[in-house]
Amino acid sequence: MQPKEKRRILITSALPYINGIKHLGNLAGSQLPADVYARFQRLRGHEVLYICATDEHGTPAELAAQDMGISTQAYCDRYHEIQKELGEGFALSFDWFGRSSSDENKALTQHFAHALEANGLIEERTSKQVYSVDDGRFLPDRYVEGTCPHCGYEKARGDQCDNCGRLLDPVDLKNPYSAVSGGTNIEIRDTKHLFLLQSKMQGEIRNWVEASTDWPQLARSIALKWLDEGLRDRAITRDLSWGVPVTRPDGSVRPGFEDKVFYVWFDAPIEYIAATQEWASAADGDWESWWRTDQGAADVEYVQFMGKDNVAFHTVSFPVTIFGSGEDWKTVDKLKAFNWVTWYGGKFSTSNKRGIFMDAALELLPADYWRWYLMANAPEGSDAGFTLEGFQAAINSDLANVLGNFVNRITKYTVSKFDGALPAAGTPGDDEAWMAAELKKSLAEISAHYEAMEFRKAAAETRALWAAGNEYLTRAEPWVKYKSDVDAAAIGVRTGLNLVALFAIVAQPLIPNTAKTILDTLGVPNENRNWPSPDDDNLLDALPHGLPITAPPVLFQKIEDAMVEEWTEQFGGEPIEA
Ligand code: B3M
Ligand code: ZN
Repeated sequence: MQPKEKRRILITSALPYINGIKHLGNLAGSQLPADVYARFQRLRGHEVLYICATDEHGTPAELAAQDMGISTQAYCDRYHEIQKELGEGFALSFDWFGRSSSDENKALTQHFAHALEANGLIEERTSKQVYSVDDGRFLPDRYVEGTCPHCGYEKARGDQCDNCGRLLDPVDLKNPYSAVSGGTNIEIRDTKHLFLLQSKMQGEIRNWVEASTDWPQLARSIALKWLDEGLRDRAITRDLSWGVPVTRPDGSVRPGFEDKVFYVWFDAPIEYIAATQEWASAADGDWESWWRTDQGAADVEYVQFMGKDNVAFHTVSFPVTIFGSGEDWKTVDKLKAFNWVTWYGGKFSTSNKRGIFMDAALELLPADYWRWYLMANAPEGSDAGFTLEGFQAAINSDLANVLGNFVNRITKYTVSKFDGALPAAGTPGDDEAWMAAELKKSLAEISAHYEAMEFRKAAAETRALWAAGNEYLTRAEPWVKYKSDVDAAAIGVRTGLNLVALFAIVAQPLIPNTAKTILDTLGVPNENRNWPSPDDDNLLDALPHGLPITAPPVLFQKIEDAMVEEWTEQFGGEPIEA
């Protein structure tokens, strides 16, 4: 089961837009599962590089900065720090959390554009674009809103309809108005842009997607649906000042593109590579060995995590950039996509004060509580509703009762009846054999679920293992045996204490902080915290006999009904739509 060889695993999670604070649903659909997967693979002894960054270009950043009356640069500096700190607060173990506005990304984005143009895949075209007479400028993407031509939704953004999810061209919006000024004095005028000739790459991309049999189903079906609709050539420049400048290969600004920059979706995925370069300069790493297949990256496994709305960009647009360059770049091997986490079946919304966002969550409870619930209810097969009632039930039952009580019960008992030392006496019998078999089975299953990136199942099986531990104590009854046969009680206590360590080791990907508290309390050295092998027959007697035992502090606080009531009030815990 345990692969012998050391794998090299590159992990990226979709880059959160710089604007604003992400909600728990955003977290659950990209950064958190990527972190859980990264932690699991590190525990298995593999070499992992987990890269993320803020996605800083594009209109949302400009608009948000404008609202706050500060420069876009200052806005991005501020929100990059905020998002980085929130990531740390949620124990996201990035090897690097970069910025798409870095010099590395500017240079690499320009490099790709030059390579694509040299290969005949970029063309300058004159196209029709929305011009706002009131604002005196062309309106890109989100600067223009209007009615969706497909579904009639009245607040569709220029680039995408939030209602039906279709990608849009701003000139197709009905009743367009400026998102900057609200002005409806809109004209369609000619302007020049660079177009990426995606249609020329249709065959190559389809072959690649069809050969990518390792992708989980959701990602594969979305990619194929896009290919079935046919790849359209797309403008990859915009009329903005904030972004990557459009240059010629000699570095000078491309004539006619002085007031334009690359489209955010062109440079954002390139930041996966550029952020690895940022990491390499800071940590003296070798970025090419992760990304250049001619420089050692051929044996890298590259895994991406993202929400379903990002799949098309990662399975079609970004691969066009990569393949079209004609260079030897690493492409994604496994792409894990997620559905939405809803807030009581509706949308999280800052403006309507609905739902819990990352900053508020950490003020209420420690990160592990959220991590556990979000992964145990990961939006994998379908959308998953976040409810405070569901959250309360999961924490109180899984964490406080099943895991927390087990740990407390057995450690406290050791302190009171065995002088706070792991007992050496007693020989394993039927109950221990039953537990050993459960453990073997569970470990293999949890690993398989993580390998398949099935987070819901991995959490469920982790909980099942904890529950088996409780069942074991019910069978072994050390407290009853103690009265007549202390040695018979000792084997139960010793097995129980080893289970405490194992439960914490196995919980590390999901609830790393609590797992660390437990393992620190037991004095388990770092080198013994790796993922246990189901083939190891000594797992239930691994801790040194005589090891001093103290009870850890209370691991989980129960969530009271009064707290749920208060939070319902505060975060709008009720469906808005019938
Ligand atoms: N920033 C969209 C999002 O946060 C976008 C992802 C970029 S991944 C290269 O959903
Ligand atoms: Zn629509």
